Amino acid sequence: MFKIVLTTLALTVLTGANAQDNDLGALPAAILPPAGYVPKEKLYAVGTQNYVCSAGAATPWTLVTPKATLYKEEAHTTEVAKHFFTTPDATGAKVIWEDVNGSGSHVRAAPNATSPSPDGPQNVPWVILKATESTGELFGNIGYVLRIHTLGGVAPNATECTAAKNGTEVDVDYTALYVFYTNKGATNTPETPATTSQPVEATKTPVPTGPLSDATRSTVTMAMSVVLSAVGSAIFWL
Ligand SMILES: *[C@@H]1O[C@H](CO)[C@@H](O)[C@H](O)[C@H]1NC(C)=O
Ligand SMILES: *[C@@H]1O[C@H](CO)[C@@H](O)[C@H](O)[C@H]1NC(C)=O
Ligand SMILES: *[C@@H]1O[C@H](CO)[C@@H](O)[C@H](O)[C@H]1NC(C)=O
Ligand SMILES: CC(=O)N[C@H]1CO[C@H](CO)[C@@H](O)[C@@H]1O
Repeated sequence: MFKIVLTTLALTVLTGANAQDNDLGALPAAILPPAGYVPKEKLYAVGTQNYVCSAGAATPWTLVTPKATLYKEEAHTTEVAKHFFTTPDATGAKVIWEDVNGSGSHVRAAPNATSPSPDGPQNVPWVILKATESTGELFGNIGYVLRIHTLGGVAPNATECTAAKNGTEVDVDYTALYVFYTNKGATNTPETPATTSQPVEATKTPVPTGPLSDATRSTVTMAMSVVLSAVGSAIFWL
């Protein structure tokens, strides 16, 4: 609990800083988004990585899809999105995160680089994915997605993909933190008050009508709730 409080405070203070300086812990260099990208959303996933056995193949277990639900909170209380594979687009990108509220807001991306989980090989690697499509309010303006802090999800042992199991699917439980990065347009300029820096980013959206004001309002609300929750947590715990 105390860790969560510190985490929230750190997020509030350092939202404007670069990827290495936020509350996500040490991020391996291999999966850092380019300079200028900052987290817009952090969502906690629970689900499975689903593999199918191809007996005799060089890689006997093929990942066919993840099936995960993403929540606002680490305690997995408020469901906000689903994560899965879809039909690849022209570039081959097929990884999707989609708002569950019917708005259709989603990000589509393809893996760009991976780094082994620092918590051991029983956990799927940490990954940076590059977005090819990003629409709507929750998932609009996303350039990169990170999968970090993974637990589980690794394919079964190759020896378990026997001829008898050819074609069978095994769904392996996992949890992860997904971080959705948006381009702030500035490189490494510290902008301490999240409440004033966030709307500036929203005004750069190339859609100057209704959705813009909605997006701006939501961004302000989000930034304010982060600050309020940090203040609330601090008062509660100090
Ligand atoms: C597994 O199934 C695939 C097609 O479904 C087939 O091509 C392959 O030969 C099978 N492998 C074994 C070991 O039976
Ligand atoms: C979906 O959620 C967004 C906020 O993330 C909200 O602005 C939008 O109106 C919602 N859409 C629907 C169809 O509920
Ligand atoms: C796979 O299973 C075999 C036999 O059970 C075992 O010897 C081997 O160490 C296992 N490999 C991994 C990577 O767990
Ligand atoms: C973070 C990032 O975009 N990394 C790499 C993604 O893939 C391209 C092309 O393969 C690389 O040039 C980037 O450095």
